[in-house]
Amino acid sequence: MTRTVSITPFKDQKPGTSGLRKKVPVFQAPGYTEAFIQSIFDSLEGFQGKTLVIGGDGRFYNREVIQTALRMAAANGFGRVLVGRGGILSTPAASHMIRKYEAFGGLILSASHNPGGPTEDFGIKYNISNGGPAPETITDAIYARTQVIDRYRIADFDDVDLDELGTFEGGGMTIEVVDPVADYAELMETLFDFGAIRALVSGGFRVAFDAMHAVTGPYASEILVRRLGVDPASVLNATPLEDFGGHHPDPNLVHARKLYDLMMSPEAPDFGAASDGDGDRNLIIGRGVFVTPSDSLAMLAANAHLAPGYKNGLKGIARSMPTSGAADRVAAKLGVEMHETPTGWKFFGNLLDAGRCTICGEESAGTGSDHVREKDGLWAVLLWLNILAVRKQSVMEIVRDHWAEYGRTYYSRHDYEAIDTGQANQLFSALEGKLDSLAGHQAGSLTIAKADSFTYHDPVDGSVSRNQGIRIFFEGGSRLVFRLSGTGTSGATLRVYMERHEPDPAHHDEETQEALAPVIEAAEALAEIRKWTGRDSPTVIT
Ligand code: VG1
Ligand code: CO
Repeated sequence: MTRTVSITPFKDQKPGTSGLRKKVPVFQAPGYTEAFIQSIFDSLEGFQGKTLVIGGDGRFYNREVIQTALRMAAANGFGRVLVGRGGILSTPAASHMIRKYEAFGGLILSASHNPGGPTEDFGIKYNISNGGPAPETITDAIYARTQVIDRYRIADFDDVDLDELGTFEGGGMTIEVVDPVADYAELMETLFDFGAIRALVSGGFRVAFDAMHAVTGPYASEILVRRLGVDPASVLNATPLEDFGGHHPDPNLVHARKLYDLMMSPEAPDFGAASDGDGDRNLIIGRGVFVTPSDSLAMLAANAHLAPGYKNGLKGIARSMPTSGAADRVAAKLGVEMHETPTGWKFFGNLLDAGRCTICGEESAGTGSDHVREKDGLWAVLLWLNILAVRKQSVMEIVRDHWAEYGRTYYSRHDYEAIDTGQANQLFSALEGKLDSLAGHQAGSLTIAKADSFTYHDPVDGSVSRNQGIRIFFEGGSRLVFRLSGTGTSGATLRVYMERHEPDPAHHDEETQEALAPVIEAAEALAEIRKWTGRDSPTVIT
């Protein structure tokens, strides 16, 4: 039986950088989750009888929302839903599943790297038939719909047993509970030389992978341990937990500190990596060397041809605007297109679909390629391992060689989390107000060459996205970027991105924060962060 339930709109359902993210109690308010899911369905056309993929990162409330989504998909006329066993699908695996089974789209339930639990974060994101996050035209339509929605449709049937593989019927719709790992693992085998990686590992090369009690545990166990021979004891925190063990499943130098300390110690394995809540981010650390995500993108792009899936080279490279220019130098050398997009994976979809780029990346530990339409944590780990297996050098040697050839781009991001939204807006207005008059002026010891607010013109569909971050370019090539986060759930988060390119290998051994000191000083001089936020120092430095 299908019911139509009357509701009044919730005014705060605006999708951010990556779907709608709120605290769990917000999603638990009667009708809240249903209103958002119905608004998604109401914004789509032509899905009657088609397939929908549903999966999540396993966090608290995942199972409940999946049951609701199944009942609503049936009531709205989907013909079939593919759902990962246990309600689990990593974000890249969900993207692959949508593509492989030619689904109409997918619902990905995740708040990614944000903490989980009864009072922590939850999220819902819609992906389109190319496997990628819905573009802004669709997320804008969804938001508009949330403002006026007055009913949702739901079918009545018992909870589906998500822990048993098999095919069920519910509300006239077919529900298939599928293995969340198998298809993804098979895809990875088509891209990388598993034999070469296995030989590397059996030859004594040691790998440590931290799954952070998040979704990549089962993927790492199948791929790294079972198929590649990595010691199971080296896969840390491999069991997904609803609260990620009380930690932030964010693979950065703060939340993956233990792995970092291990990799810097005398007992360090050869290669350390971690992924985030939903498996789309990666952290790469060699023995004694942290590879910044911006550098990792550049190094993967420069070496991708060593892996079978990329042996014919790259069509182009894309990076988000705040990501460093290291990859641009690789694109220039390779003679391929380079694209600069706003933050968030949804902007890469058109470029990938149009064959304008093969590899994409973000400074926030996201790298991926045209094999799916999401960033992909384990993919980046496997590409690194494939490169290491072919080059037979250490991570440190590969990094050093890269810097010697292209120069080193010192890079850091300073986050000021959970600041007052009003103060954050004031800081931005003040900065925007003076953008046009900054050129030629000093900020600390640096001279400003150019300042603007980033606007993206999508070369494929011609759409324009404004106000995507403030950019300050300095004479000598350093750059500073200011943005407000679109994934946080409390107050505002100010992100300040700093970079400086250093061509001279004699200066490639500086400590990052020291190397960037003039840019950090300029950030305070320009934005008066202390004055506006009352904070003396960032919450997180990556
Ligand atoms: C952050 C990152 C961005 C990333 C987004 C989603 O967004 O900066 O690069 O695409 O998270 O990643 P924001 O708006 O908070 O800066 V994930 O792994 O949270 O899906
Ligand atoms: Co993520």
